[in-house]
Amino acid sequence: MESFTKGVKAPTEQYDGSKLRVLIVKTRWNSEIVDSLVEGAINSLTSYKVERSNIHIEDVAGSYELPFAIQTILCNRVYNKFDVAIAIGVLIKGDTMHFEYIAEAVSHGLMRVGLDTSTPVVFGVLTCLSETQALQRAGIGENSHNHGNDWGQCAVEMGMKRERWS
Ligand code: DLZ
Repeated sequence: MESFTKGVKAPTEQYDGSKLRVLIVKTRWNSEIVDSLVEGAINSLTSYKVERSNIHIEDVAGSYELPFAIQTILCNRVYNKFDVAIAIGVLIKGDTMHFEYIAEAVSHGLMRVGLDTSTPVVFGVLTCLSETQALQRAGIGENSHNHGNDWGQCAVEMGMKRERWS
């Protein structure tokens, strides 16, 4: 193969997300980058006709808090039922082992929340080796790509498929 397109191919179906209710939980750590990712996710969700009023956003301090927050909100009777959740955070490797411990705990935690609640949880946590990598993946600067767009698309697909498969 001479070349290939890196990344996710667009879904083959035309999804109408107008009935979907989406929970986004984002971190305040690395907030400038996180907010750009959230904006990318919202733009993508609304391009699939998800109503802005059906996108509920909460925030937590750091990525480590994401699994607990999402599980608690999804299981809370006060909140209306969500079809899908997106966890958005940015981990940037530093000089200590924090990055490794948090990245592993969060990825396992989010997977467990999705399986335990039968609600798809989109893994919108960047695990970057540098700030430059994080900026490039959040659509900030030249030759960048906002991964939030992909997460919004993934959320619509999984929310719709969950309904179909249940
Ligand atoms: C402590 C910490 C560190 C060092 N780095 C990050 C990071 O790059 N991104 C992030 O989202 N959170 C970080 N945190 C905070 C932890 O996720 C968590 O909020 C605290 O350890 C409190 O539980």
